[in-house]
Amino acid sequence: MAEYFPTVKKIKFEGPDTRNPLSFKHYNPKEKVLGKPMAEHFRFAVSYWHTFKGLGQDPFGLPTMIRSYDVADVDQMMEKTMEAAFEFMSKLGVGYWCFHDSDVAPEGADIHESRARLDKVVKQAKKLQNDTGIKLLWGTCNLFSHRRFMSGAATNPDPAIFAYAGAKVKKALEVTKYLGGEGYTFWGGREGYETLLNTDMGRELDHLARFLHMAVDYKKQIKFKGQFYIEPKPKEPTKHQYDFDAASCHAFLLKYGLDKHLKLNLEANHCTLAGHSFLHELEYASANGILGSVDANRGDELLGWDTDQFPTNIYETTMAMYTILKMGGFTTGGLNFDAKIRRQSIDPQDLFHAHIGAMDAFARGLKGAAKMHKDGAFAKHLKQRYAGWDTAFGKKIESGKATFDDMEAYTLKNGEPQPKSGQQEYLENVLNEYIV
Ligand code: XUL
Ligand code: CO
Repeated sequence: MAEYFPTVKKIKFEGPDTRNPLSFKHYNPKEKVLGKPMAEHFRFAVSYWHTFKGLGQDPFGLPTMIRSYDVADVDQMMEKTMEAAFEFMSKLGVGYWCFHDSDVAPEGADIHESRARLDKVVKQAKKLQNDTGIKLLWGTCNLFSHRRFMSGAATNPDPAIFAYAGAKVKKALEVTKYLGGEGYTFWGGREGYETLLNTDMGRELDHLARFLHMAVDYKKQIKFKGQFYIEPKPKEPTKHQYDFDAASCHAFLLKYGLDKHLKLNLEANHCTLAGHSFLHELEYASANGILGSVDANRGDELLGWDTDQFPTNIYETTMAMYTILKMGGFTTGGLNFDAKIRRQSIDPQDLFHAHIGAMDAFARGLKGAAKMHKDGAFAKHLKQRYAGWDTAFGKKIESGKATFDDMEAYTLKNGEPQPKSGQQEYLENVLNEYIV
């Protein structure tokens, strides 16, 4: 088998004092944190689309990256790219990968050719999974690149396109099951609108729910045990996407009786595009029991689009891991690097620097978060701040036994309550001491 990343050997943990840029300084997969190996806390995954298929193209420019596996013959290109992917992931030492059907098998002249290509390449992927022990975190279906999906897939005004999307997702589910995928993600890139002048919003939402119910039914039919996720994003490519943010996805799932079947796959850059912080979205999903998995990346403070950069901000990784620890950790989900190297980072080795940096940033975040968790630094403070709710009076309200008459009687008896400081600056200083 050809070697596609000859300048890189297996990446090892060398500790914080090493000067070797092709080593981990903080991520030590077997090291236990709060009794669990780091690798299990994160369940890191590599995104096939950005890492192996993203070649630096942007809306203004052609690809900038030249890769030895990106050859002209489609069959050979598929095979070589898959080989390169498993070489990369083995050298990096990640346990998981994620892909869309058309990342691994570009659409052919018709649906038959597309499916034949997919069948062939997933056979190869299965063998490489067995050889390396690398597993599939989740599979997904591209319902946004081809022109047929320009007006949506499950929300398309034409039922023939809804049906095409259904056939494509059916196949993607079968392939995900075949590869032992631990999950399956729905991201509605074109499920939204450009103008309300040509859009029946209510009907489109009903259709989207119908589509997801069909997927749930098919999952049962084929006994696919993986977790379903829905990935919120407010806009881009459409002006307005229906899966806007965690709260709007949650409302949608509740309205259509899908809440038992889908959790959220939250992507950091999508959260900021929605006008929230990544942490807000994590906390919302976690508080509502629907935080399933994470697409780990970051945006740029000055750019209002989905730049999909690798995560390097230790404050953010610390707080993210704190929420994930509070939730009890991932079960089926993990941290998938839905991130791409910059257009000018054209060396194959840049892919390693990007992933190593992100994995180390999360390892530092985990160490800080675990210490915060162990010390109960914020938990103690929260307990105190909400202590009134643990009194007999607070409990009576929380349990639904109190009325406005009780509120009036309490207030008339006790008079003006004494406000207490929120102590934000003090807490920010406490947090700073935990940044590793
Ligand atoms: C697009 C995006 C997708 C999903 C999977 O912004 O995040 O790659 O993660 O379709
Ligand atoms: Co994503």
